[in-house]
Amino acid sequence: MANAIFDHAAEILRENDRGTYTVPTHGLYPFQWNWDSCLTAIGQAHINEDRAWTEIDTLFDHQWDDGMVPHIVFHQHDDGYFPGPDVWQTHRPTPTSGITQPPVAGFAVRRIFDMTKDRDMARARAGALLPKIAAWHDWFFRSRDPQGTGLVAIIHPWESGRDNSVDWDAAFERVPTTGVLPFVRRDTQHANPDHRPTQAQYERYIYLVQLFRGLNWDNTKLHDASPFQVVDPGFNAILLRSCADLADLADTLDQPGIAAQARAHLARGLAAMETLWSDAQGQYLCLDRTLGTLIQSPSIGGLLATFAAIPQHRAAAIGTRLTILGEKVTYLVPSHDPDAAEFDSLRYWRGPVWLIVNYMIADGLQQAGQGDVAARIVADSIALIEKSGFAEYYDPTDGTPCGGGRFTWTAAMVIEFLA
Ligand code: 9YW
Repeated sequence: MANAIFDHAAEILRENDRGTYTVPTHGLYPFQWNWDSCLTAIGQAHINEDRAWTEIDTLFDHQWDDGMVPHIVFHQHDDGYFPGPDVWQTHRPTPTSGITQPPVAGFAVRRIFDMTKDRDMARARAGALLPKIAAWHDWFFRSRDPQGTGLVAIIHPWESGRDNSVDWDAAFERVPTTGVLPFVRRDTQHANPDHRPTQAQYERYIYLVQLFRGLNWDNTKLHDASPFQVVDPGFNAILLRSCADLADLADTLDQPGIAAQARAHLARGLAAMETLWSDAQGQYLCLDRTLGTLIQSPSIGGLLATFAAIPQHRAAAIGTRLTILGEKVTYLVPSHDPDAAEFDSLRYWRGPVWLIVNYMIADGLQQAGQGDVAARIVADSIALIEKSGFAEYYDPTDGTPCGGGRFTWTAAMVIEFLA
């Protein structure tokens, strides 16, 4: 059984491979997405090391001069996706979006470095990527933490990778929709509209794109100009884990300047994570930076914090919280607490299970000595594949497959689970 699943996953990676980058799925997402590519490369590394490195190289070929790595690279024309390059208007040689996504590249590169059997290739490819990843991290702390709090804010829900999470609802209410130009969504033509964000949310997504576009995508202005500034513990944990992995890799590859800078970011960030902890919820919460208050929304973002080296007692508390959640659903980890009024088992990031998040949470728990909960998460992930195939996401109560099918990063995570 495991062999058949592995082979099927490898087939999906091949099918969505466009030579130097991989699309998340045919039709719905016809371009290169940032964190999809980094996590996909981990799966590819089990099959073809050179191809795995190329996936990440291609992404970083489109890094902006200020250090940002965009969330989408529009390699080829395709009007099956909205918003396309004509909406973003970033004026890049190859069009890109103008915002970023969870910075998992540092983690991915370290993981692929450790796996690569051709050690000369590993050193050469990782060595070339290190300064680029370091520049991206520096960009984050400069542009998305201008007050030097140690944690970075997202300025658009799409940056989080968890587009329509309940976490953003209250802050998003303050984003107006005045002046939003008429548009036609394409996502609802590929996937069930009941599994996707609402029209009202899309109008706000586009309001922010138009606002930033009006500021010429100048990252010295965007953070302060954005009516939406949220500090997400999951996003920051990914950044901090990447800082830690980058530092270790920089030591190995004898790049002490990069190692020291990454460790400085890491130390300040880990200390600041404590300000996001909620005893009442038993997990980390998002901070609404505009108001200066924690957002009382028990989502997966606060559980993903285990991906960084948070204190042992915090990781243990998250383990407990996951065990309780595991009694409420058939498949861990629901992207929102099933007891919350906003929970929606089918709608994207408001309830469904995503295998990439399962992978990162399980990895973090394993590192923190919470092996039992990690094992349950991995077992549930494989059970979902056996029941419902390689979907974009799944209903945590009964495993219904949702969103796009034959999904690349789902397949990549399965390869990593089984290898
Ligand atoms: C969109 C590609 C992307 C992911 C995001 C996910 C979704 C795209 O798909 O966003 O147009 O809404 O939320 O995390 O990178 O798989």
